[in-house]
Amino acid sequence: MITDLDALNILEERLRWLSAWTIHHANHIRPSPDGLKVGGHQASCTSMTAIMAALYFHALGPNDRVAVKPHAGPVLHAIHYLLGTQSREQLENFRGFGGMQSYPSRTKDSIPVDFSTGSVGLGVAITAFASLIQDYLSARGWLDEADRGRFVALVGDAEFDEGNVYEALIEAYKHDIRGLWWIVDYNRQSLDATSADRMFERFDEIFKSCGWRVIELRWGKRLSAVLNKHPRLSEWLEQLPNAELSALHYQGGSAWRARLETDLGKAAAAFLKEHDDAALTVLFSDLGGHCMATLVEAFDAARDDVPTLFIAWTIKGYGLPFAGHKDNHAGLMNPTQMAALREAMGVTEGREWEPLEGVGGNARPAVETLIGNSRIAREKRPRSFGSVTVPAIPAPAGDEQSTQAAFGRILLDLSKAGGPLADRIVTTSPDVTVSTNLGAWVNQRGLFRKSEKADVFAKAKIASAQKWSSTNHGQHIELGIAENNLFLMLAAAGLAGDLFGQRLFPIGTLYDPFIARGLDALNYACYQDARFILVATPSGITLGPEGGAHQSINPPLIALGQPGLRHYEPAFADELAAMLEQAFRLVDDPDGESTYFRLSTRSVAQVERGDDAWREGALAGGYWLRPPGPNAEAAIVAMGSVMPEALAAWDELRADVPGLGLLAVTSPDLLHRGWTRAQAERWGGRRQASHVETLLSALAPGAGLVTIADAAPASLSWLGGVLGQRVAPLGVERFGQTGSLPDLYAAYRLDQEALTEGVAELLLAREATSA
Ligand SMILES: Cc1ncc(C[n+]2csc(CCOP(=O)(O)OP(=O)(O)O)c2C)c(N)n1
Ligand SMILES: [Mg+2]
Repeated sequence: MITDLDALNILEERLRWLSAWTIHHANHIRPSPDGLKVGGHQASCTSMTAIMAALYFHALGPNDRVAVKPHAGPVLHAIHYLLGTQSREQLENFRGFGGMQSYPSRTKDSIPVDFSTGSVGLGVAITAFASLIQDYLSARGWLDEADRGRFVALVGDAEFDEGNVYEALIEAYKHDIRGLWWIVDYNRQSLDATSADRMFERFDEIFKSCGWRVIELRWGKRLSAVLNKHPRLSEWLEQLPNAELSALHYQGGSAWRARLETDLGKAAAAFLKEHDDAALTVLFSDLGGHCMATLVEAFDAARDDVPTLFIAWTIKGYGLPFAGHKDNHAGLMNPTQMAALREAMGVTEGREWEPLEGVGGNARPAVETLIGNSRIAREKRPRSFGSVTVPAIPAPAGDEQSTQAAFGRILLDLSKAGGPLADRIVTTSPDVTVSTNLGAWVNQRGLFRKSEKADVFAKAKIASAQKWSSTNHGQHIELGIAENNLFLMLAAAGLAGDLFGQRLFPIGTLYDPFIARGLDALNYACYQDARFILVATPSGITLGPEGGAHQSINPPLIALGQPGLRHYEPAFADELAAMLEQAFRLVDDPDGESTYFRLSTRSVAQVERGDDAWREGALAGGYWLRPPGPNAEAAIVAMGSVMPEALAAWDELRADVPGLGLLAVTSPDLLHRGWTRAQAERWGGRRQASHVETLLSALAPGAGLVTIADAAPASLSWLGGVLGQRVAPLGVERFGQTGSLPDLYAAYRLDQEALTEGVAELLLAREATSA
């Protein structure tokens, strides 16, 4: 009689075999056209095969979402292979072009992947924010109770060195986030070494103090039974340092025996007599994370919504020849070792890819039933796009305004007007809600809290501009000052359409320089194609007296190199309104992307528009604010907050420089993308000039450009390469300091005088070359 536990054990063996074989095949069998190592992590996989078998074939339901430890990717694919939802071709093409990815990828893998992983720590933390978003949707009545699920992170123990895990833990506690299982594959090894013993004792305390239930799965059933009988042995094993435990696992039975004889002498004699070396190897490998009964029992006992940390003791490389070896992280079995494993697992040569190879006639029906009964989602969830109508967004009125103020105003107007878009916006900010101008929106729409919280100040009738009520219908999620959490929140909210079939329009605000603080999490959000709007303000040295540490210099360069994120840097409120409208559309469009707005606190005189012709260009990355005359010899090219200087210089110079143009750049990112795309298309035989080529070809051949931005000058200086025009680049290259704008602009050469000098220099150089 085959029990479910037996069948799960058989499935564990299948996962162990298939993950190891997939990696082996890619490294030793598939021809390598370039001689590069393919790689893969057989040890990290087998460390988790029992945990994952217990989860996917027993514990998980169809709505549960899992972030799988990156290096256990092949196990996830093997699970889908057994379920029939992954193809042999994909496994054979592991790490090949178009094949299954090295690490689970939402967008690139053919199987359903709930969260991409790869940068350790981020996959752990995003589960907390996804759970919060699930609560948010439930509170608004957009998610049925039956569609709710648990959020599971399968965590490598070394991932707990990443600080972002604790930032998320703190935020999760503040928001009372529940429905989480974080399951630690506690193999006590990282990439380089065995992990520090001292720290381990602390993890339970850290989690418990944040309201988590901590369940340690240390020994398996068989080993526990023996240890109960032999208290001295138990004591001895408990205090064995990580490195020694790993080394003994690697060395096996005879080493265990020798060590026990030395350490315990007579006290171990009876026990050792009962076990030969082979039995010792097997017995001491019976750790909690490899014992199916222990795992199943633990998962079954934690079905409420209390956030739970499982610390499952495992052996890295379990069942493989390098089990426990400290250097086994990227270790690959050689063909001889692989053949031995194949034999040991009852796999016939030539039948390595057979899903249930070696599973005997007796066991097979039980295993097949268990596979058939797995309740996990087998297909990729459809992505949800185009469900919300984005209305036209009018520019806020006002002759003088800053882009930051205009942003606050637009959100306020949207809120007052109401409608589906306004209802689907969710804003969030790491403690800079007020200073990024979201305050009025929050006054209107309130804070999101799972349980209502009275505004003590309002109740006491203490005057305040922020009247923020907290309800489970609020639309602003407050975060502590941890920018990583902001980006993980944007990633989770930006995946609401994919994870829950409910579109949200997440808007996150922060100060521009602090993007760098959360950069990997931002990249992580974009990598998963989460859709959101990032509003960074204030920016540049234009924030003036606020000074050096808050000034940003390189974010436009970051944006230039960040796929999946469009940079817009408007100078005027009407541009911002058009761009926000566009950004909302891009959130809800299958071919869209996320948008980064770099805004400023500088109030500037708005330009008068004769018509709407500027709009299309502004959305495409730039337009002629002052069109050049025929055969113009020079142009000023300006972006964002320094537009008043550019306009003043243009006014001053236009009499002396006939046809001088002023190009307003709204997105170096889009201009650059269009340029390279047009080039690629030309190689493909299609001839179409890009927007930037069209713009710049309005000038005389060889005309000069003076570029200016409150940012690294390289943000715009590349424009000279498009048509081979000479460039005088102005921008900020040194850390800034406090000061008034006139002082700072003069010191950093962002003023009218610098522009005038730049134009003069270019014209002189042009005369010299043509003479
Ligand atoms: C942010 C980041 N830094 C470094 C790495 C390289 N790296 C990959 S795995 C790993 C160690 C992982 O150890 P652990 O989490 O314990 O996993 P396991 O032992 O199960 O392989 C490191 C340093 C990475 N993937 N991400
Ligand atoms: Mg580890």
